[in-house]
Amino acid sequence: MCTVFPLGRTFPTVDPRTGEVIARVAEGDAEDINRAVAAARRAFDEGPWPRMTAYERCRVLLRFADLIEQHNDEIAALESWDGGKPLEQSAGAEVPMAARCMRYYAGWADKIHGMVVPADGPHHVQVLREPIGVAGQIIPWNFPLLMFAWKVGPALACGNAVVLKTAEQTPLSALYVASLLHEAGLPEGVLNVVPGFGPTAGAALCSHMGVDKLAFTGSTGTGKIILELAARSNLKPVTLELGGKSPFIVMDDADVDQAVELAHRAIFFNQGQCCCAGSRTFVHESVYDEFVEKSKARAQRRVVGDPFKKGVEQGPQIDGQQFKKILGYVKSGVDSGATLVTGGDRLGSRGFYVQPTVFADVEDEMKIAKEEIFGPIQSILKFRDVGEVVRRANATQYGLAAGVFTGSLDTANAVARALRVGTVWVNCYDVFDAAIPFGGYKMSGVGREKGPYSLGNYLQTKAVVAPLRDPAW
Ligand code: TXE
Repeated sequence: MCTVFPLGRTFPTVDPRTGEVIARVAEGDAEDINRAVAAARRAFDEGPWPRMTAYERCRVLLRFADLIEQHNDEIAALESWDGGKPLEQSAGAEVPMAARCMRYYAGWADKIHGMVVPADGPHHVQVLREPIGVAGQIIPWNFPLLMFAWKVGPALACGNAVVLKTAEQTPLSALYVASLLHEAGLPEGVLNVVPGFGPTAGAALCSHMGVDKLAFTGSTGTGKIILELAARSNLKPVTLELGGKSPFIVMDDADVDQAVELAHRAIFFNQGQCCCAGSRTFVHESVYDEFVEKSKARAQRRVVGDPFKKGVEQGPQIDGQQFKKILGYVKSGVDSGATLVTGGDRLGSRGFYVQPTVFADVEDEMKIAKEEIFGPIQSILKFRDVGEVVRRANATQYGLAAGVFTGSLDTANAVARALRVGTVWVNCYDVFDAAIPFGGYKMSGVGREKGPYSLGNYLQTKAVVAPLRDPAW
């Protein structure tokens, strides 16, 4: 079965619509991490999971994907209740994408294999791909279920055991689906979910000598701490998916109406709480004024409200801390001389709702153009030529994603190659598929997730060399 730790102390998880407590959840600490890692070690070192046929593992993961689909509505409701995202998005996108991701990696389980190498000399050389062991995984609160799938899918497909720490804001969906993995037939101890806080449970997981690999999604600052903890303990390899300040570039030959709509979605999707949010909207000077006017109108039309109501596009921010951080950035934008075109305040007096906000006349050196706001705040910058916008788009510590909007294939191809980012969306944005690699250049991360690229994170490579004797006949 999947072990859900621990017993004893609890912490509240809060409804971001109201600030009220939904439930109290078991709070894991270092001692619980020790117990979870011990269970995972036993499952990996002695249990059936890494030893069963790859096809059997594939079937468990396929059953899990089916169960996610069968429970789509309950999981979506938990995700929206705990995280504040519109139910239509949880039910129509996040949960189905998690099921799709599990199916994708189920398909890989029996297609992972080594090779025979034609080395010099009389040797038979095999290269084996083996599971890495116990994977420690730490996920954030902006897409709790999808991040669970991106992490757990490839780790289990490769035959590893997992200890996963959920974000303190959103423990519910992972706990729910862990029970579905149990129902799907995952052997005891293979998946261990520990709800808890970063500096206690999270840090203990990163420092643990019994953990063979770490995967993390979250802020760049915490990513640095995690890398350090891994280095100071047993040098476990680490993959990191961190923050961003992604440019969305609108060329002079773009269809302005389409570009406005896409740029709007690129920044406002998921309440602006996306690592790859298009948070710097660069617009060519020839269409700038029209673009700003239309972006203002679109932001004012955005439907903000209770995520459980039909037609709502934007729910509350995740918690009071993020809410304050976002409003602090709004003040910083105004103070530094950007033009507040619309929004800029909280919405209502209850919960963590923020007005869809648009800034124009944003300059590169302003804080709102440099730092990750993680909220519904669009910053529109003006540019004059392609070389200039590429230089400015790249002039950031981040390199996660970018959007290019143009009618010219030549421009799209040239700009896509020049941008130092892990994903370039051309005339589209936020297109995710389990088969497409995702990850960052520079301080947006280390390594890639999704597609076959994730598998390498969870495998060891072993060379087996034996003499090749002359045949006796
Ligand atoms: O992130 P943290 P927070 C960005 C975004 C946001 C900011 C802060 O800009 O405003 O980060 O959010 C665990 N050892 N992103 O504070 O701290 C923590 O418990 C081990 C971008 O929520 O990075 C949670 O499970 N683990 C991002 C996870 O790290 C630790 C998504 C993320 O929390 C830890 C979320 C420690 N010392 C925020 N400290 C993205 N890339 O999508 C914390 N954690």
